[in-house]
Amino acid sequence: MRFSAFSLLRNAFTGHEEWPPFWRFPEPKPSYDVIVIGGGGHGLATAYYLAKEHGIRNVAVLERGWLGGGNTGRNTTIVRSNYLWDESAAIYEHALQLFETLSEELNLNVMLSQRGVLNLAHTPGDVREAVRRVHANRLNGIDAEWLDAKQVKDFCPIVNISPDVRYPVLGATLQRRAGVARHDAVAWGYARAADALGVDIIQGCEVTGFDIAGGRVRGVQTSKGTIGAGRVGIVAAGHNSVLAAMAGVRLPLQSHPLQALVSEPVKPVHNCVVMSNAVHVYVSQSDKGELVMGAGIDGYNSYAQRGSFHVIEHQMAACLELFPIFSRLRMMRSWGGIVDVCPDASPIIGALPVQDLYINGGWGTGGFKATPGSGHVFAWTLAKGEAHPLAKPFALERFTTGALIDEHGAAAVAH
Ligand code: FAD
Ligand code: PYC
Repeated sequence: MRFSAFSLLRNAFTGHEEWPPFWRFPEPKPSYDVIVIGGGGHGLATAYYLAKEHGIRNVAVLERGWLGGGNTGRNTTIVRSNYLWDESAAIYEHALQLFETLSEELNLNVMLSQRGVLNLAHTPGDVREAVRRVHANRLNGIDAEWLDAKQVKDFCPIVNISPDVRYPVLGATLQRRAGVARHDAVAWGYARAADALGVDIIQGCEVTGFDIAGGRVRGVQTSKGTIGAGRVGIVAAGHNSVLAAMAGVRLPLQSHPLQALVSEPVKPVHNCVVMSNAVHVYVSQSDKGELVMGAGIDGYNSYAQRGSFHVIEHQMAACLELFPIFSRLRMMRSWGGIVDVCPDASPIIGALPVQDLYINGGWGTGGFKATPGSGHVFAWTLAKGEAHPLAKPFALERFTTGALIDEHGAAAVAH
């Protein structure tokens, strides 16, 4: 092959194949302004808002498996904002409001169905806690009602309010704007919209370490090689503590299996979402007709993406106590995800003690509903290098200051 001065010059700039290998400039290392670790809904939403609201498009999302294959694709899709404390109410309500316009925003129907969520109360203690939460929600401008047992039956005719059961239904909170949304559509909607704005989304790319120099993160080591970065956000639910440990940071998170299952499909029979923290089940009906039911967390720690059968047995017993009408339904499939749970059942959002390294995790059993709000405030935090006002109370420092935000009650899933 012959090279003219012109072709050598042209090839030097274009990296064209004709350039002789010994003359070729070294391959530039890929480098991004921001790398987001984890291609679940939260990571993809973060990348989307970075590009859309902050004009930061030189962004990569690194996902070790496939998009939405973690908890985003495994949850029971319940969305609501009826949390107790002001800090939580603010961030979850921000998320719910973003959910209300998300289909238009992403030009993809995320099938938000605001059919109402009932949180049942079974004991006088439950009732006091629930009524307190209704008042707290209203003070924060969040729609919330208290229903007595008869009103629960009117709203959800198939629920059993007989006084003769183990834990009789004494009443329930109702958030009418709450409901369900389609989880895979949320992940794919954000992925498609981020991609259209220039974000690189790299699947099958596992982060295995960090390049840290002078106390500052410079990039990540991955199964596809080293990638440089100005800033890195860890958004890897269930595995956040593993990733933070690679950077020498210990997080107060524990990873647990959380399981769910669906029945065979039936005609529309269940018109809302019912959650019971006391008997440990939550039930809705999908658009395909399956009854979607989730459990409390498995008590032991695991990364195995599956749980124990006895937890499902317990969950089915709870379901039949509340809904005897389902007694002859068959289970179609069950699955588990790995959720990372903070001691106060609230997330950790913000800077880690390595410069330019940030975390958005610990959403535990309840992060699907937070997806748009979480991505929105985390993008702001990454773009500006300071915590978004809604994220500020959720900083890691709360575990040293003691300003915990205990949402075990409103999490509404047994821990
Ligand atoms: P994920 O979707 O898990 O994304 C994290 C990604 O990080 C994964 O795809 C993973 O592969 C990737 N990753 C991990 N390690 C690495 C690495 N080293 N390198 C690169 N990538 C990595 N919440 C609700 O609000 N409502 C519900 O009804 C609800 N029900 C639930 C039911 C079940 C059974 C489960 C398991 C969870 C439920 N949740 C619910 C919780 C909710 O699913 C999660 O909080 C939320 O989906 C977390 O989203 P994410 O994007 O942070 O995580
Ligand atoms: O947070 O609403 C929730 C939830 C429902 C099922 C699991 N988490």
